[in-house]
Amino acid sequence: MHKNKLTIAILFGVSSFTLGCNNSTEQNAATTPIVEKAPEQSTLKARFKDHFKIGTAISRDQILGVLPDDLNVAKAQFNTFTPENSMKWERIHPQPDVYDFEAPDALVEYAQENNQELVGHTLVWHSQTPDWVFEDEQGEPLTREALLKRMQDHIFTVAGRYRDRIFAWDVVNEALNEDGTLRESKWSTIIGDDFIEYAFTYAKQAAPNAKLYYNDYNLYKPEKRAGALALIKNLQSKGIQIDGIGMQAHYSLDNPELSLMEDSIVAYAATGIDVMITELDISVLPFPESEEQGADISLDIALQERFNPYPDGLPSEVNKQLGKRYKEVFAILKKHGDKISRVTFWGVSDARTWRNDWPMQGRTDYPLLIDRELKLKSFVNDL
Ligand code: 9MR
Repeated sequence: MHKNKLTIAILFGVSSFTLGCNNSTEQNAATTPIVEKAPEQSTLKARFKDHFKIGTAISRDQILGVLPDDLNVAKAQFNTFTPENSMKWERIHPQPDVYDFEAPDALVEYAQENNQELVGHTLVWHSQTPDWVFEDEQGEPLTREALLKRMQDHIFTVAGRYRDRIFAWDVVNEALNEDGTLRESKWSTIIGDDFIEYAFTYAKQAAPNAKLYYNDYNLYKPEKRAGALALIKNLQSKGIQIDGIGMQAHYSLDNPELSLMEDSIVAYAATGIDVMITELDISVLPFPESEEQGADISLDIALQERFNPYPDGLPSEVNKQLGKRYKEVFAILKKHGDKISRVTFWGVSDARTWRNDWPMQGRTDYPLLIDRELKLKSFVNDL
């Protein structure tokens, strides 16, 4: 049981604390104890401290001081950070001889000074990786050996730079198709399916003390789960270190069926590695039926008003549904707290979440636990 749940203040007969009890029987029962949540439960990291670490993605603007209020809230509420974009290949290594460490260095320093465990995101991904990575100076595709060398140089430079200062790395991101087969990408076609083995091997060499993770979306799906399990077991059978799997968890009010999420948590944990929820958010907006939910960022549908129903505020009925959904998700996560080491939200507040712009740009979504005024939503008390 959550120890914090026991930390309660019991107040007797103080009428101001009966606010919200509209039932007259309750109001008249002067001797009924009114239970108030203790202050130490008021941050997310304190609320879940007996279950798992609680994290957020941090943007370049947040870390470089453009959004100081966001950063202060993030520092107060969370105990682990993931860079939302600034360590992706196209950002940290935009050209062959150009690395941009400004935001990553600032993040690493801030995390160290403020006791935030840092998860690097991400070393090898089919997306957000410039074309030059896969080509020679003439623009011709690299050979397997040349691309492996390029991957190794990148991992050694980036993961090596923060060797003992980054707790863990999302080594490979989104290498699977929805049916569990390996995604066709420039990594897989030029190197071969074993590019994943090389990525983990290089990461281990570059940062021997870091935890090494595989990260993907829709990992609740049974077919994709089978693919992820095969990927984990393949690495394990070859003696290649993999410490954890990140289930991104970009969900909505009605997707996915949560029993599938639970089955996946149990199945991944059975391989002996950590399970993490790495990019949690729950969209309240309608999703175009013709499209696959998940996080395929190549999806970009023209904005239509009917898909943006709450531009001026979330009706309390929908907020209630969101609270209920979060409660169901967290009930499962807490039940499996022995298997789950971290739950990270993909963004600090509703004001700046990628969900406002995916799969359509310019919508107003409410997917996180912190609202646009940087306040915790009231339903957090029920999680
Ligand atoms: O939130 C990120 C958004 O700002 C970027 O434009 C996008 C492309 O780099 O990536 C988003 O983060 C993705 C993450 O890195 C991997 N899983 C899916 C996330 C949402 O698209």
